[in-house]
Amino acid sequence: LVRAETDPTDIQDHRDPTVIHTAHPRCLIKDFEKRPSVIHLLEHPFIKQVHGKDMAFQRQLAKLIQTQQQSGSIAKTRYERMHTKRPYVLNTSENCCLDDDLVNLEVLDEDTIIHQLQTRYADLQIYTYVGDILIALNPFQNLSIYSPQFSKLYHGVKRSSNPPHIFASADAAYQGMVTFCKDQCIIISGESGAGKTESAHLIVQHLTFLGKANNRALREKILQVNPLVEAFGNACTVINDNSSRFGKYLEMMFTPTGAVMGAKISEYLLEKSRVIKQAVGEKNFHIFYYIYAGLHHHKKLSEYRLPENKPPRYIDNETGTVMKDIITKESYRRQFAAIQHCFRIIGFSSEEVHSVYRILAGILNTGNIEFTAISSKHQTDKSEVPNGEALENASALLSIGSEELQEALTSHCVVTRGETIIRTNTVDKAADVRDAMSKALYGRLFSWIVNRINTLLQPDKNICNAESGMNVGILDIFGFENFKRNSFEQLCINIANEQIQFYFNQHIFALEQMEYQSDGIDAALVTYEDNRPLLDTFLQKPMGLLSLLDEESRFPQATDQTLVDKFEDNLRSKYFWRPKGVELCFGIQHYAGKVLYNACGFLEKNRDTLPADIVVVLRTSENKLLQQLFSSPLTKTGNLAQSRARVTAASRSLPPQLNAGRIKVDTMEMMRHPEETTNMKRQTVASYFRYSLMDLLSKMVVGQPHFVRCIKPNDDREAMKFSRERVLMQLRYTGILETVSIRRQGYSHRILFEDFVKRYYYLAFKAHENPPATRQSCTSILEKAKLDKWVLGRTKVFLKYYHVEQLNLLLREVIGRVVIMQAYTKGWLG
Ligand code: AD9
Ligand code: MG
Repeated sequence: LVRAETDPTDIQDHRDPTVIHTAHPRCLIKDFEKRPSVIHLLEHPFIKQVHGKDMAFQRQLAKLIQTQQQSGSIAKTRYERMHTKRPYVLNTSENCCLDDDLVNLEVLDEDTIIHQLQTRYADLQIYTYVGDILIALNPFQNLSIYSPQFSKLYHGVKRSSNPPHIFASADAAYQGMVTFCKDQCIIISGESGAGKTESAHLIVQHLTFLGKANNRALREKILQVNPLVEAFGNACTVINDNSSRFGKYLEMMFTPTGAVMGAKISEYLLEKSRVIKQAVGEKNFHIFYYIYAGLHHHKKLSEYRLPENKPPRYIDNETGTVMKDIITKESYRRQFAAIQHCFRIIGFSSEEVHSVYRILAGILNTGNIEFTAISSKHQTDKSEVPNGEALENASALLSIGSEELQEALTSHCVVTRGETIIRTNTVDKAADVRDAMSKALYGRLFSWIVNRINTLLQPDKNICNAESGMNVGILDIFGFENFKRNSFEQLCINIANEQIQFYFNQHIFALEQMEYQSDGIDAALVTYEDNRPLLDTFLQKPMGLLSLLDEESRFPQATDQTLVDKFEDNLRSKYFWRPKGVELCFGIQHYAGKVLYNACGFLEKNRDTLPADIVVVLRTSENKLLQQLFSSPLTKTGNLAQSRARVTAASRSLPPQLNAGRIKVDTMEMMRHPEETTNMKRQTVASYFRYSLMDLLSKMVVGQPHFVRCIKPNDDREAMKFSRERVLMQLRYTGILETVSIRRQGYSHRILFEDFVKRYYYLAFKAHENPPATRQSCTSILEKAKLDKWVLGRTKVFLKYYHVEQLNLLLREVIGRVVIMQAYTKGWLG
């Protein structure tokens, strides 16, 4: 289907070039009545654009389609056609759809964009491009577009050859890595429940397909990583049944020839507080339910001392959970089997897995330990454990002495002037210590699993040394959250999302504009919502929200009330406000909307103290794994020194805007781990959080980014339901509208003349010619490749996102020919 030369509103049927359809509605209808086989032309975006608002035309069209469907002359929908008769094999110009990319829209307003997405969604076309960015609408149903056939389809072909797809983004990253020998990173963003984690799985699936190594075992292992860590790090929330409660950056490593050789995972900010308490309607981490159902199935509950009559307190969330519901739930049991499988495939020993289960069961039993007050003549603030059973069980599972554990829970040592004094704990204090211990156990167990996976999946040094390899990183964090009641966890999650949005803005808008200007290219400046001031409100020192929180956390007398007062007195920001008449509350105007936070428990959560007495007891454990978890120093993500060096190097190479105010080398002090700083200032969650963000960014900025923007079409998790308001809101706050226009005007690839000529000279010159790195050489190549709309700056070639793809394909063809010719001349081909 092409537009006729003569009149742009006329179209020519490419199968029968003598037929010109005038775009007049009546003529069109008449034309197609005669020729039902070309009915799909009516669904062509061009026609839709021209006549989309002509209601009479639309009605006639609908009627026509209906009658033809009834008579069986056409399939029901475009989707059906693609999935039954012509399953997505779309390699002809007829299939190259203009509406696959919002950049092609003639009119660029909110209405048109949303209409476009809605129509596509109704057709189950959940993916749409905005230039090189992929928009993914959550289908809330299983689609048959992720099979191995689809993987084959999205393998090193021109992007426009196929409809938009998450596999195409993975392929682009892979091709980018192989072609330019540069690390890549895929950044998946979107609010909670928008489909980030699912997208991340699909990307890993496709990358393992593309990076086909002979080593099948390794591929199998890599595929098990996500399910395993998600069993420990995901949970059911009121928004999403499988909500990520940690941030995850998975790096897949490849050899220089593009064969997958290993993987590494970094975890960020696990929401540990979920172990001890969950909000109404929410659950603990999946793994607790899986082991309950699985161990019950294997008749091993008693071996792990898990009570069978009543759910342990940590998983018995107000709603009155019934034990039977947990242990007999088929899906939990299946998941348990799946987790066992993951552990085995990845290479955990059965001893290790056994230790993991024992620690998990130990945590559940710890939660059941209760305290009562005992008052004597001298003391009124003493507590003891009345129910010996839970204490006994917990100690047995953790392989520590029960008396020692009771001691550590109900009292603590204070050293003053060289003298050690033992002070007793009140009932409340003892309960706090118990919960702190459970959180620490779970948090460290999680980090250990991640570290262990990294050890088991590190590249085999015999195949390739790590330095010469390249990687594709996939970022899947917890999405923006706004509940009825939002606490410290939501604040951290939302700040992290704020930072990702900032990175996106910097990359898409600011860096792009700066580069045009410095190379003397004229590009109309696109305005966008800059969230930097808000990030400063959080991260600035010493007057940012996190610094104020840390400062207040150091005062023993401080309360959550004094904290909120401090915020109000010191935060000079239009993004912060204090609602009247609501105790302990403060509001933040985030990029994605207004959120009201309740500061209750902020100080305690930020201090996250684990008494030394507990650490001492746990270190005496006979369980080797447990000993290891509490032996110092425990490195969070790999080698601390290495990580430090990388952060320093990366922050030096950062573009100045990213570096400004946020990723500063002075934040290095926060890398100290609590164990290393026993006598120094304690590390708070806020300061660790700040470090984590910096560490994450430092990883992201070294690679070439690819963005996937997940969008949630409705809040009811229903298939085929498209809420215009909700989608519009997400399009607005993620800056998609602005992105569309910058992508249309913009040049997403900017290559130095030198690099460009070195890479593509084959297209226009002979092998021995050695052309100079000048504008002239570049022009010759670009003209030879028959590209248009490129621009030459002072030092760089500015290309649109689709140019590079075309150049690479041409290059591959030319090189292929050269290789064959050489083979002939050398007589290899006879
Ligand atoms: V959160 O920030 O971690 O709370 P995510 O990760 O953005 O969130 P997730 O990927 O977990 O959301 O998706 C939520 C649910 O949407 C999934 O459990 C699936 O039921 C559903 N979903 C998302 N993407 C797809 C898809 N491509 N195909 C089918 C999907 N279902
Ligand atoms: Mg997720």
